[in-house]
Amino acid sequence: MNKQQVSIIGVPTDYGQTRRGVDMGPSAIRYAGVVERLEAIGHEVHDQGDILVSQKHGSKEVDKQLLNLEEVIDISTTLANQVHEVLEQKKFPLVFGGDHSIAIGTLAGLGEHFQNLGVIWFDAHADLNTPETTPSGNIHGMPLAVSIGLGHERLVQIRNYAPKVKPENVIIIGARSVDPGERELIRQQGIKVYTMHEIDRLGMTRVMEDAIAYLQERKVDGLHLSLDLDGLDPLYTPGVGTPVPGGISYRESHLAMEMLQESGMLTSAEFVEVNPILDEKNKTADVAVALIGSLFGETLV
Ligand code: 5AB
Ligand code: MN
Ligand code: MN
Ligand code: MN
Repeated sequence: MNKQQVSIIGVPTDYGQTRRGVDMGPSAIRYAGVVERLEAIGHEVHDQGDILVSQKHGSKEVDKQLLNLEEVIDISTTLANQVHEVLEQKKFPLVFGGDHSIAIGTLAGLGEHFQNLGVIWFDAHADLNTPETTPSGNIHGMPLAVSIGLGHERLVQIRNYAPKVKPENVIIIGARSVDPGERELIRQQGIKVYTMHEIDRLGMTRVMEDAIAYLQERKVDGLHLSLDLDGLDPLYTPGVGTPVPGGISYRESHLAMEMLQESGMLTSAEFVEVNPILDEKNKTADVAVALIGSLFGETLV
């Protein structure tokens, strides 16, 4: 097992959606023992703590298609700078949300370091809405669109470049709730998607083998995992704001993490949408930490 220097960044924000409590995600994941788990594998862990997020809600002008836009821009910019810095130090950025809007910042911090970054988006949703197509105005439904260069200009241009990732280098795994506008974008932009249908039909082994082979053929020089805990079935991860039944199982998700570890391609990761208020005894954070164990090379014997 290759020992790594892992830098943890917590992003305690709930500004990307309207269910309070997801800002406690980083605490819940730490409480579930993530640092100890990584150290037990032999990694060197630097917990940088949480970035500062003001908890002042409802003070700014309201754009119904882009709720809490100013707050999301601020947080994304701070996070992007910090992720950028971690890569400069040749460490592995491991980011904890907060809601999935934080991926805007994470990817903005990654993109400049790679010529041809790959992204695996593990999620029940496609997160490809734009201010024109969003049914909710919640920015956590938009981060993948923003990262391929579509959406509000100030989000798209964080750290002054776009796109952060090429659409053809993105693979969505676990999708089962996709809005009409998102479908259109998937087709138009050539984004690769393994829905629950493909996972049922091919099995997770084939799905991950195909996904990894596809990214290797595309010669990606870095790989980011953006893992939304709602990608799993809510049986295993009930503590999420937008649960969708019929999801990825506990074992399938572990297998996916183990295969990513074996690929040796991973250069960063984020775990998002853990909401301890909606959870059952920190079950969802426990699953997040168990998945992190597999992703970082934990073995059973
Ligand atoms: B999540 C929905 N597509 O845009 C929207 O949890 C849900 O980060 C978005 O994947 C879910 O509001 C965002 C209906
Ligand atoms: Mn809050
Ligand atoms: Mn989701
Ligand atoms: Mn998501």
